[in-house]
This record gives sequence, C-alpha cells and structure tokens, in this order.
Amino acid sequence: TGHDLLVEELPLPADFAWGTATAAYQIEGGATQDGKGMSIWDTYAHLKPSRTNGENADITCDHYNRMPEDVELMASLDVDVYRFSIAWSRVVPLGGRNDPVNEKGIAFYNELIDRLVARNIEPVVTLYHWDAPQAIYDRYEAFLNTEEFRADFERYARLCFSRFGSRVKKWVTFNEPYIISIFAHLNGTLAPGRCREAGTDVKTEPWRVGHTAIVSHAAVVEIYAEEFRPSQHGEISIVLNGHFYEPYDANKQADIDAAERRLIFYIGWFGDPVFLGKDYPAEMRSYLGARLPEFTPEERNLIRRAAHINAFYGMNHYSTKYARALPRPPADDDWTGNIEESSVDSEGKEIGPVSGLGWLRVAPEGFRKLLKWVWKRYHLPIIVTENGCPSTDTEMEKAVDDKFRQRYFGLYLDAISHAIYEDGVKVLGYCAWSLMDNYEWSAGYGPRFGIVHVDFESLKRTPKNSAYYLRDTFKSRRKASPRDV
Ligand code: PNW
Repeated sequence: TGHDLLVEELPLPADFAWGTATAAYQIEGGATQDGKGMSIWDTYAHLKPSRTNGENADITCDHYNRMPEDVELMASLDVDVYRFSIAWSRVVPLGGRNDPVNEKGIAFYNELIDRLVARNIEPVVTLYHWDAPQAIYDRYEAFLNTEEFRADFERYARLCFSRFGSRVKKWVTFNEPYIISIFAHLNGTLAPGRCREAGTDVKTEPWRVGHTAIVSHAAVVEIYAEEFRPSQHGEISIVLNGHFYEPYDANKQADIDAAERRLIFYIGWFGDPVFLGKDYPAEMRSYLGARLPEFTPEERNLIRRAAHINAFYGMNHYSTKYARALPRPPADDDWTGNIEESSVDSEGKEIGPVSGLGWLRVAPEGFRKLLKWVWKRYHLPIIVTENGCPSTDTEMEKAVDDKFRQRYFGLYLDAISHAIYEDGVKVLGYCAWSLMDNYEWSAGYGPRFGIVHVDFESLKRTPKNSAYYLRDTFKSRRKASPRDV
C-alpha cells in the first residue's frame, strides 16, 4: 500500500533550485487596502448562501502588511526561489486595457521583488492565479470571451513586464488552466462558480475557458519575446497541474488506455497547443466533437509561433489515482475521457497513504512516471512549481511536528532524483506548496499545506519541522555530480 516506503535521501544536482510557492488571494489579505479592486474571489468568498466553507480571505495571512517578515522567514530557510502571484485587481483595479493603474499596488510588488533580490531569492512570478478582476467578469464574463479577455490580459501582462521585468527573470502566465476551466466553470467549486445548478452551459463553457487561456498565453509569450526579452533576458511559460494515473486493472487494455487518455484530457488539452503548437489532442476531439472550440487561422498561427518560446514546463503535482474505463456515453459533460477515478485498484490495493485531504495520497512512483511522461511528450526542462500535502490528523502534526509531510517531501524528492539520474529527465527546481498555511480556496483554513504554521488569530508564523527538513535535505542532497542529460 506504500505505507512501508522509506525515504532514501537520494542526490540532486548541485544547481538544483528549491523554494516555496504561494498565490495572492490565498495569502495577501488587504482585500480593499490601498485601492485594490474586487476580484472574482472577493465576490465568490462572500456569496450568501456561502459557496465556500463559510470563510473568505479578506485578511488570511495578512501578507500584504507582513511581507518583509515573510521574506526574512524565507531567507532564514535558505530558499533559492519564491514563486508568488500578482493580484491583477491590485495593479489594475478594474482590470481593463483602458482602466487606470494603481501605483500603490505596483509599489507593493516592487518592494517584495526588491527585498527578494536583496536576499538573493529569485522571484518566479505568476500573472494569473485564479483572481480575475470582478469588473472584467461583469463586463464580458472574463474567460468566456476570448477576444476581450486576451486584449485585457495583454495589457496587464505588458504592465507587469515593464514595471517588474528588470528584476523578474521567470514568468508564468496562468496557474492551472485545467482547474480554471473544470473547477470554476463546470463543477462550480471555485470562482466564479459556474455549473449546471447555476444554470450555465457546462457543455461548452469549460472548453471555451481553456481555449481563452491557451490563446491568451500564446499572445503574451509572444509579446514578452518580442518587446521585453531582448532587454530583460528572462523566460516565460505556463503551469499545468495533473495527477498521474495508473490502470484500475493492470491486465485490462481498456484500463491501460483509460489511464493514458486521462493524462491527455488533463495535460495534453493544454500542453499540445501550448508546447507543440498543435491542435487539441485527437482523443479529445473524438470525445467532445464540436464542443471543443476550433482555433481560428489567426490563433493557429499564433500558437505555432509561440510554442517554441516557452522555456520550461511548470508542473504542479500532488498525487496519483487509478483510472477505470467506462463505456463511451452519449455526448455528455465528459471532462475525463470517460474514466472513473479511484484511489483503490481492482484488487482493493490503495494507491498510497492518505494525507489530510482525501484526494491527496502519497504515491511518489506516480510522480516519477509523470515527470517521464511530460519529458517524453514535450521535451522541456521541468520546474516543479508546486508539490506538497496537508499533514494528517493530530493537532501536533498540523502544527509543527509534521512527520507525515516531511516523509512526503522526502519521498517526492527521491522520485525527482530517480527521474533525473535514471530516466534522463531534466528537472531544474522544486517549489514546496506552500510557504505557509493559507486560505485553501473553498475549503477555507481547514487544510494546512504550509511548511510554516500560521496561527490565524495572532497571525504568528512558526516554521514546522518540514521547513527545516527541506532546508537541510537540500543542503545534503545537492552534489556536484553531472546530470545524465
Ligand atoms: C493547486 N486537484 O490547486 C493550486 O495551485 C493551489 O492554489 C492550491 O492551494 C493547491 O493546489 C492545493 O490544493 C489544485 O484536485 C487544486 O487535483 C485541486 C487539484 C490540484 C491542484
């Protein structure tokens, strides 16, 4: 069952980078401070009746007012990189291409970046981690209008490149377009919460949303390459998430095919257009037909030109599941490729020990296989932009003595070592999700992913043992051995 897995502390390359990751809405607070506009999350987290667990991130970690302390904390853990996101509504409160810039919002990110650089911590900056300005949603439903969204996102991106690009050398356009499409526009469990119950067209909307993310990504990477890279010399790409999938019954070809198809629906959906400049995977077209948008001739040329600009593959990965083939249904809301997911296989074997969240199990072998799958399909150096878990059940484990999480990190770092030295995969770095306990979206403050504990009454930060584990294991694992690639 994986309960007997042992951490081996396998080596990593000397130049392997490690750090932590966060997202603006989850940690900043300061929801209305200094001219910040409303985002779709400010709205969603305050809906009545509540669509979250009742909690919101008006204050959360109050990082907006405690940022210097948080940078010092990271410096004390010897991190090399910090991945954070910019709240679009903080720098352009109304979001649109003709709307005013909020200089106080710009000043906050300038100070953050300056403090990171002063501490020798490389900023990795995400432009969009789920918090669209409410005003663009009110005007044209944000991602549901490809043309409008793209034009506004281009302006926002240009603003960020020109104000921050002298010091930011790694950019990410979108965090997890799969989640934006499926969770926010089909299941309705993330903002803006569109779903069948809310009376929206779930047959087409998620696929339109994904299309908008792909096209807007391509437009912005081209802008970066043409207008900013010549003087700023940075890199840009996207972050895709995805579980790995094993066949439910390893002796059934249909289940073996289902596991592969599930990866294509999760990752190929975005990866093939973004990194290969190709149309959507044929498997998706065959299941979804006309529900999947067509790239216009202009978009087709754009994604082809933009594909080679992406400098790395940003991977968010947490867990592995089993995939079981289902009979092909009539044209339904099929976002999985007709598979049923489970944590238990046909013989009742669990994929791995369960963490503090039911969907997140410890399965490092799946991580290794996913790294190999992505490398083979896209052949881009991989940066693990998020990986982590909430610890299990006791208060001590949730607080500071988080043995479960330390073991998870240890095993997942061993998987990276295997992928690099045995499978020839190029993995450049690793960001633990997350720097500190924060607002876990609709689940509120329940699940604690932080390597630093946050007391949400006093807002005091206390590093957990996993923070020291990461600091120390990177110190001892990194060796001057040449990469095999
Ligand atoms: C990521 N899944 O989201 C996000 O980027 C973070 O903001 C979030 O806090 C973190 O993971 C932990 O959940 C995901 O169901 C949400 O596979 C759901 C899934 C994956 C990633």
